[in-house]
Amino acid sequence: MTAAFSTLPSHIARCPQLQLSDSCSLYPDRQHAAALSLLKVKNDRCEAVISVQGAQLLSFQPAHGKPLLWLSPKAIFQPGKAIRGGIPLCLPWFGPHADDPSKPQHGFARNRDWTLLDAEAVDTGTTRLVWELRYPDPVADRSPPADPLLAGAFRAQLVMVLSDRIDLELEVENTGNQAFPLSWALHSYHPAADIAAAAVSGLEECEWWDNADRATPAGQKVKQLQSGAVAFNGEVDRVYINVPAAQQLHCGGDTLTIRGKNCASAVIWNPGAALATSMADVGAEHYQEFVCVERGNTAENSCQLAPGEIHRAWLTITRD
Ligand code: TA6
Repeated sequence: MTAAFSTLPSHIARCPQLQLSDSCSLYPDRQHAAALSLLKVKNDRCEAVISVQGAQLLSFQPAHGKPLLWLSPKAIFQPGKAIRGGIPLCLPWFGPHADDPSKPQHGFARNRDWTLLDAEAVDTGTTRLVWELRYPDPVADRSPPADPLLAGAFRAQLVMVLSDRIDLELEVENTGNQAFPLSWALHSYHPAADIAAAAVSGLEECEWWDNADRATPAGQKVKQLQSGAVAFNGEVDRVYINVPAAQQLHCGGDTLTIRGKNCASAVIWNPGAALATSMADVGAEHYQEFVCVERGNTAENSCQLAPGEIHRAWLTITRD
């Protein structure tokens, strides 16, 4: 992280709802390869924690309710490594890179430090934060390798409005002189009291394919039609395209609504016991605690972003 975050820039420090912290202090029970810079937000309607790496919301708790996000008890805080939980942003590609498997899964936006451009106490119960990531980065990408991460240039902006709900606005602008393919997802981890009792509605009749079926190569997967709500009994890793605006995660009497605009895809994920056992930052003991309901634009919903073009999308997460 940027040394810039050893203190907050003065225009941001003036926001009374923010406090600078770090991963070792806030999460002493997690694993740390290094202390990552974190921002704590506290207003009359919520408390939240955001990692500067990835501009990743790690936790969000309404003042009068249970958390909306899940952060793995085994999360690993390591520079350049995605943190397991909250809302990592997968960008500028979702999943494995289409042509080059050596490039990072889910792009690189979640692995890099973002710049906090602005922070504002909108009122006593609402905090607005504006984060920015530029690629290429003037420092990190000063000497680009022969095969850069992306043949193109962009500026991504993520606006967070935190009240008794989470409101996110993503903007990606092509700042270069060539078009590049853009796919992305807000890979939200939500708490589930018991995975076996969890269900996701709002995808009925939508087309999906099964990424848990690793025997069938990506290009050969046959699309299926969703019937009823999505249930979890084993690994679930499904990409849905052309989905309606809202999905609901139901679990043990609790309902979260995830509502997107210009987010035509949804990805529903839980690793199940076997895969979770092989994941150092989840483990067999924690996979039952969360469901990912991800929204974005991937596969057939991804796009080519032309020079100067801006892609915008919105996501709101509420408890009913
Ligand atoms: O969104 C589902 C998924 O793409 C799964 O295939 C699974 O691997 C998950 O994301 C987590 O990916 P990560 O790179 O964060 O380990």
